[in-house]
Amino acid sequence: DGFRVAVVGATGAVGNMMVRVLEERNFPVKSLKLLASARSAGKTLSFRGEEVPVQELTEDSFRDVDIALFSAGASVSRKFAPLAASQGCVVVDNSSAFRMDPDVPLVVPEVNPQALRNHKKIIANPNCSTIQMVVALKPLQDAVGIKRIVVTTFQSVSGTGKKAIFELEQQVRGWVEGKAVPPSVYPHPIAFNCLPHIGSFLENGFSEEEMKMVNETRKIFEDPDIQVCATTVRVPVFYGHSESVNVELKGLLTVEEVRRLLEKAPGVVLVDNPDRAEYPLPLNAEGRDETFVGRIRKDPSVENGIVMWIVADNIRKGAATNAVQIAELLVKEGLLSG
Ligand code: 2RA
Repeated sequence: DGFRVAVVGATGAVGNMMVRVLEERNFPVKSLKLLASARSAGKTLSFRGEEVPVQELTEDSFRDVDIALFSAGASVSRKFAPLAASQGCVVVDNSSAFRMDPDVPLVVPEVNPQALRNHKKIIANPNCSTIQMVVALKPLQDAVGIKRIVVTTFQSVSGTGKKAIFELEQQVRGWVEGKAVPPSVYPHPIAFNCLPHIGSFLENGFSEEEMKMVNETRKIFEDPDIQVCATTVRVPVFYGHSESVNVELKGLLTVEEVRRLLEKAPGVVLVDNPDRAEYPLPLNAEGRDETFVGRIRKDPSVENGIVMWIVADNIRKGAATNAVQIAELLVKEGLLSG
């Protein structure tokens, strides 16, 4: 039989991928409801060989839904997720709306599955750049504990959405044709550029995206003492976020010990043969659900320092697949009533 599933924001880059991943992973779907704004209503998405119509999201959309995956922005989640929960629907929300709410578990199944247990019907999917980092750092946190993380990200434009993917393409074409294409999604051209600006800037000089990595990491590891400093950068890549992560451990782990731990870590693939030019690449991570780690080396500038390069598909493991994996865990743990 299965579950009555809804995807909110079904026509967006992540929502679209949620539908694909539900099918790919054969999630037990009894019925699928696709919800989006009035503008998108009427479109169709294919699911298991059928064309499913996109319906307009309304306050009554969740009466016949057991679990809803949201990826339509924080304002839509703030308005409709509590409504869905009040109608008995469990919500896995990919937006930032509830991630830091103490009553809302913030979950990466390979990292903190236990956090799901006391959910109150709304569960938050972490930010894509946080997910791939905690998947890679989880074995080190468990082995010796983490004191401090310094991370710089190289985030693809798909993280912004479909319009940004189109903008990069148009600007590259414009460059080839010698025609300037003015920026509209970003404040500056993204083609052949790097923008150290993701989200708004806060009083402390960091961006919203940078503070998400600080706050979400502490919540997921349930460790408020971890020191995190992030610089998040938008780069002219279509899919896949890359991160240079420098971690100061509470105890000694040799590079070999780190490699052994990562080889065994759930959801991690080690790609670490620099002499053969083998290290994680966004082009290789695109379409995959694993988190790829390489360039592992000791940081001699600090005690117990390890540096690594982490890459993952931000639309899949960074959003859609992680959300479906949370849904699978809810089913497995009997935390979802059909
Ligand atoms: C981004 N992490 O990459 C944010 C939201 N997906 O833009």
